[in-house]
Amino acid sequence: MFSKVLIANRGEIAVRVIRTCQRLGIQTVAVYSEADADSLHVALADEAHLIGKPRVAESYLNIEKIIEVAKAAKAEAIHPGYGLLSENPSFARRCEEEGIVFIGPKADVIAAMGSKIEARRTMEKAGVPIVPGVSFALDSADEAAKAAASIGYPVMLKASAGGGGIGMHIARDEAELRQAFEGSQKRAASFFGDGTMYIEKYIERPRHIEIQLLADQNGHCVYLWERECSIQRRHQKVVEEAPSPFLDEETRRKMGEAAVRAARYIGYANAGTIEFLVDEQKNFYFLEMNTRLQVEHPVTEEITGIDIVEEQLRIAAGEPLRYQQEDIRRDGHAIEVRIYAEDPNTFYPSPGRITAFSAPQGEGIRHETAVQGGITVTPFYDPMIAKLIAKGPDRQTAIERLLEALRDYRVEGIKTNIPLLEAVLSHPAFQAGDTTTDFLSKHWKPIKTK
Ligand code: MV4
Repeated sequence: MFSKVLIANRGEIAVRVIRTCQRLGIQTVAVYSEADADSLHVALADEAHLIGKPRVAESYLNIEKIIEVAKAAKAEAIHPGYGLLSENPSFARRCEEEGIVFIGPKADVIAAMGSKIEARRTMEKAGVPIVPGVSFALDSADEAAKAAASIGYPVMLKASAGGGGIGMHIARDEAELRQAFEGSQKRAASFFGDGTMYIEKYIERPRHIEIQLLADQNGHCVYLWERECSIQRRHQKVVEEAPSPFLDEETRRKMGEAAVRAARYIGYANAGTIEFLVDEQKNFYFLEMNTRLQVEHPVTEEITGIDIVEEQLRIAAGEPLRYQQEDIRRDGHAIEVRIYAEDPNTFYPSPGRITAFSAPQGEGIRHETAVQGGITVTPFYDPMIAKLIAKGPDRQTAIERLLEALRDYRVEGIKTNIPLLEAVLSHPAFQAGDTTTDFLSKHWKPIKTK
């Protein structure tokens, strides 16, 4: 195992990674921007290094600066957390070149999954179901129209360099497709520096269900069941849970086995996630692979009892996985909500100074945050200030515990989405497990807050 690890991140996830390192007796090195000098991750780490200005481009995304600090501090490995540099193949490659272990898969594996067309082709070869569609670049509206005619409308136009919803467009007929094509291509080109487009059959009212994987460097891979993440707004997840209220045991097993095939086929080593779209008939289709630790990993930890960060560290250090598939248990139900510093009606970020903050406690409650009273939420970073997770023996108990914790949650000085979270959890459709990707647009009516 490593004796010293640098955490190339901030906020709750930096704190989360530091805590597991501490438990395993690993020394920790934090990096921070000028805006984060008083942050919890800086206080908790064994050492902390200032790497630049508040804007991420001048600090947390500065690859050479972070490598320089890792070398000076003699860190053997870098944990990238999520977001920031976690799926940046150039960063993984620079670590490899400098003899620093990047706690994630190989750079070429990250790059392969970053191209959505290449990912589709790879998954097809691996025997993983993909959405009906094309797995090659469409160079013109004519080509797109020809492909759509064979797939059948409605179709979804997507950017190969996209993901997370950017550059997507639904077309219900040929006129709509032709109208959207060039604009989408130009937007993708300016946003990603790559205007490569492809199309898929549009799946109506899908669910987003993802499989958590652990794969070691010897090609041994297990799945840690699924997470249901359908409740999203503008491709930001809001509520996540495990298990999914929608899946039956057979579909669950088939999805898990397909995800394991995917990871083995690409020589994956790390924790990872295969995202699937699941339609109303429970057909599932590969959507994307996330080659990092995810925000919502705690719900899986809660039902399996496995510390996913610990497993990432062990895998990166070359240890074999300590589990066979039969060893992976599933116990109870866990739900996570993301607490954002934002206005619940306009969804605009609400930065400012937090004047009072107290975390709820109670049976089955887990709270992940870097916030302490007196800190300022700045506009430089993601507005997610905390994650609240409730576990119970069953879904109803988890919902009740989470609602109670949300009622006790106290944040003053800024606005948060807590009223929205309370409304979702107490909604009959949520309680019935009717969690599709259009949940919020269907059920959320902005409410009056002061
Ligand atoms: C789709 C789809 C329907 N059909 N693809 C959104 C994010 C990006 N990763 C893929 N997304 C979608 N792709 C086909 N062929 C619907 C979505 C989608 C969605 C997916 C998961 C969770 C929330 C969503 C919200 C809107 C659209």
